Amino acid sequence: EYNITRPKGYTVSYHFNPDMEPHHFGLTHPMKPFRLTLTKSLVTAYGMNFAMDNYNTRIATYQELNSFHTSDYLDYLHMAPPEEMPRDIDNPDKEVKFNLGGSDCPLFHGLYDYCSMSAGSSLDAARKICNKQSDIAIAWGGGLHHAKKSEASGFCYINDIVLAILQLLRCYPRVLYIDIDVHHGDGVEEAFYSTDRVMTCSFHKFAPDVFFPGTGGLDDNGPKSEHNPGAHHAINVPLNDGITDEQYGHLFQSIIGKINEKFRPSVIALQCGADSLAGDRLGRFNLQVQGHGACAKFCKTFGIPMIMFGGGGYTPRNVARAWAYETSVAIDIDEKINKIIPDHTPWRKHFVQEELFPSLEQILGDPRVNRNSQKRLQEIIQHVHEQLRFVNA
Ligand code: ZLM
Ligand code: CA
Ligand code: ZN
Repeated sequence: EYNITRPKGYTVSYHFNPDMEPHHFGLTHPMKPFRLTLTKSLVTAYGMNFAMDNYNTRIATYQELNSFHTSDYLDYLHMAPPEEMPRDIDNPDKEVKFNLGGSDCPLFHGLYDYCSMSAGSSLDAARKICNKQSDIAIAWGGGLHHAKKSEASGFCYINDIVLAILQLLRCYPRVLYIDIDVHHGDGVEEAFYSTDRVMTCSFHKFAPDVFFPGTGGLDDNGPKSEHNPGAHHAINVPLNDGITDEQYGHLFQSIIGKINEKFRPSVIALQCGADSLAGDRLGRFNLQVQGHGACAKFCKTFGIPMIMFGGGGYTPRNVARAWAYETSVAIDIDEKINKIIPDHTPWRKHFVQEELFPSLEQILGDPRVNRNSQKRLQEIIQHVHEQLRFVNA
């Protein structure tokens, strides 16, 4: 028995489009749009919807997508026949050029609608922040950070984050983009590489073994020319397998804390990719829901407006857990929720067979070996602090 009330002094909005769920990348493709519905169910099961403004979001228009993406790319995305249909013999090289089709970015039925819905959610979230009608706007259907202006990449076709940040730049002087997906946020970094109004900071798995997309080394800090305003405005935090909550939390607070001090962002765009959680099908880290959520909690302490996007996350039940927990952080009931969850497993008593209802430990699997030395993490912090010496907002 508990009451969920609206947070005092600020507004949280939740932007969701139920029509994203029926879209399919293919049965065995790791990206599962139903994780968004799973998240929403968990959020409403805990009554969190009563503490927020809930919006069923609209579809982004062609013109809106065109504010970042090129017309030739959008036109092809719009008309490309699904995989199972005969290929268009008049456009044999377009799919190669735009990286459409194939296993990472398949052409599935309703693809253009799915992309416009994801972008629509993120744009709605950005507009609510611009209008001051929301202080924390949540768009779990967005966060597709790899898409380029004329190219699909890594399960991403339309870069809803870039579109949302372009919207924020109309009303705020400086935007801080933070990316805790296990992959490098290359598309967003590239889009704002030459401006000092957006600082991007991605934490991701990087080398020594190959890991997608392969960019985002410690020395990638923006254009090398000091005459380019974007110099020193790209921050990258390359990590190795098995990083823990404790290490990640320390890195995050010392890096983001320093960025906040030097860059003085007016608004934060936080990509909350859940593939950085332990037990993710594609990820390599050992973060727990609490450690992942601690990043959102820390950002919230700056007291500036924030958009929270989704992103990766390939073990749907863990994605739903993380994003529901992060929703509870946004509305300030995370401590309450933590007390409720342990008591909310009544079915466990009734089912003796563990295989039917695995324990959390079984779900998460064995932790990965931690290959991040304290020494290396200290070097990373040192390097970032040196970069930030050049930044004065
Ligand atoms: N092969 N099926 C993260 C985007 C990661 C590129 C190596 C494809 C997969 C993966 C697709 C069913 C975000 C690469 C991989 C096999 C070339 C990636 C389809 C399994 C499957 O079983 C699969 C037939 C598929 C794709 C694994 N792809 C794992 N990793 C990466 C892209 C996106 O989380 O950051 C944001 C949403 N692609 O490594 C290959 C080089 C394609
Ligand atoms: Ca990242
Ligand atoms: Zn990812």
